[in-house]
Amino acid sequence: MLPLKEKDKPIIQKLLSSGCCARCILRFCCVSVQAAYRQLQQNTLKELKAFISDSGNSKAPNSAAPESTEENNKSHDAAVPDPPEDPPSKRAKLEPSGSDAPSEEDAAVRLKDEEPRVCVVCLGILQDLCDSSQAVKLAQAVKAEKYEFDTLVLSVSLPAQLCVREHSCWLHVKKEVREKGLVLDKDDVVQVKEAFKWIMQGQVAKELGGVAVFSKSMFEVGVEFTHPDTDADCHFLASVCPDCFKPTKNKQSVFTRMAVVKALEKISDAKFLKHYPCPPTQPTSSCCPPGVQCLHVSVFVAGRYNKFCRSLPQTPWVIDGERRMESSVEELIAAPVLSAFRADGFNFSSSGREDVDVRTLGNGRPFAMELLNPHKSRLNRVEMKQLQETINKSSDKIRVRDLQIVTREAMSRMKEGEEEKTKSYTALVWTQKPIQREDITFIDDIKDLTLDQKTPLRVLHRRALAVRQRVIHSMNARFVDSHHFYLGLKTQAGTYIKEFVHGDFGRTKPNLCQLLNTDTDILELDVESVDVDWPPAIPE
Ligand SMILES: *[C@@H]1O[C@H](CO)[C@@H](O)[C@H](O)[C@H]1NC(C)=O
Ligand SMILES: *[C@@H]1O[C@H](CO)[C@@H](O)[C@H](O)[C@H]1NC(C)=O
Ligand SMILES: CC(=O)N[C@H]1CO[C@H](CO)[C@@H](O)[C@@H]1O
Ligand SMILES: [Zn+2]
Repeated sequence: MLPLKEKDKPIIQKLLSSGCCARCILRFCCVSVQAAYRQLQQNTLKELKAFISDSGNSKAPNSAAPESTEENNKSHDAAVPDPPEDPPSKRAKLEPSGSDAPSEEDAAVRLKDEEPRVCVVCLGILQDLCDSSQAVKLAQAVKAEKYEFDTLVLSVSLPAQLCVREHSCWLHVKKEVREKGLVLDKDDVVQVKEAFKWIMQGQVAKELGGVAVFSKSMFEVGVEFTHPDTDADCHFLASVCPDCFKPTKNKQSVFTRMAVVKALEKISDAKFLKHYPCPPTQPTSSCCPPGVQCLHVSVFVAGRYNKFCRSLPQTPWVIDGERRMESSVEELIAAPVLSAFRADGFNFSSSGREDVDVRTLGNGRPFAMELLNPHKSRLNRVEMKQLQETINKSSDKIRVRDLQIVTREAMSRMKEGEEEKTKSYTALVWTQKPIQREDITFIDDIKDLTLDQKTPLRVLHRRALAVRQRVIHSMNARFVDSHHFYLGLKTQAGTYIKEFVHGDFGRTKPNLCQLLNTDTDILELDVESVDVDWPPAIPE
């Protein structure tokens, strides 16, 4: 039994004759019992008709009397017991009533009885587009994408004109309700989206092997309906509310659902009724079979990388549209990670970066990746280790460790306080004047040397000119030969090491040339450690 009340009768009567489907009628009667929507629509229709013809058998048709002839025919239908059961005899009855050539009206009447007409409000979405065969199709579309998930959320996108039709129907009902001295709050009308979900979610989940359906999930199945035939329904709104429809770059049409809703909020009832039929006109076809789009929220993966190559940029290096190096740290790491998580794309970030000719040794540099739309979102320890091994083996230019899944929030820890972190380097230094072992020992005693660094010439094209202060916490020198030594440095993050060594034409002060009283240059640079304690180390 449908949970209907006496006051619903005029509404049901009115909507039945307007070409609303049974489920849309339930919506406008504010029925919020989900099971009512799940029962077969033919049965609901039968119940609705029985309900209005019941008891007040004179009342319902009477109230419909001033309506169109079509409405009379429909209320007449309603009084006939079990109308849809026997179409042939029904047609036989109807045919003689037409003229020699079957008129359009006759065709409409026939159509309405043989196959239910397309609902004027939901455009078929709550009719044939949400039965069990549709659930199977939807589930198949999801299965074909091969995602791994144990919960899902269904999201429904409806054609914008559905709002216009809903509004028209609402005005239609409102008039009736007012006349009867009843109240009906528009917010209490159940939305098409909701009803669709109530009907479909459970069925789809069952088809997918019993996954749980939640109002929130990492995995979203988007169902998008379109109905090109009635797209023009929205157009009159543009003249009524030009401000509501501003062209945007990414949208194909200005008639977005949001814009239409906004326009409908602004427009007066009188104006709406002047421009748009109430109730809406009969559509000739249902919505197109929906497009299904699956989306899994991003997964974040972090780790540390070593770079052993002096000709590998961190990110793809493109100058004037032309690629300069065949690979990059980012790509070498991303390719195996993307395929392990079967993700559509990624976003790479790291705790600082090294120049193309600088190696990163020691425990490596922390990095994190956002994986977009991953089809697989979990890797166990063994799989994670395998992934790490795949990356390690894919090239001798890089290695990764501590690879792990992290949260989006945790990722920000890599960036925060970056300036305060310390980094250790080893530089191979060349001196113009010959040096002896003793000449460089004083370097070991220098502590907390503050540098003023003007933005280096080599980065001036992409950074603003400024003077930054950075601290070299400690240094040590290891003699190689009369023109070379290794300089170890422990510095504040963000120190320009190359500029400290060669002086950058005096733009970094003090610099190593001044300290040693000779021209010096840097031949090689290695990052020995990046002292960021994130991500946590993973024990082997
Ligand atoms: C990558 O990250 C940046 C910054 O967090 C963000 O603005 C951008 O939208 C992301 N890209 C993608 C494709 O998600
Ligand atoms: C990958 O290489 C890093 C750095 O050498 C090492 O720490 C890690 O254990 C390696 N992982 C695997 C699974 O090979
Ligand atoms: C729209 C429609 O079908 N109207 C019909 C309603 O019934 C009367 C009489 O039964 C017909 O004359 C109309 O054509
Ligand atoms: Zn409907």
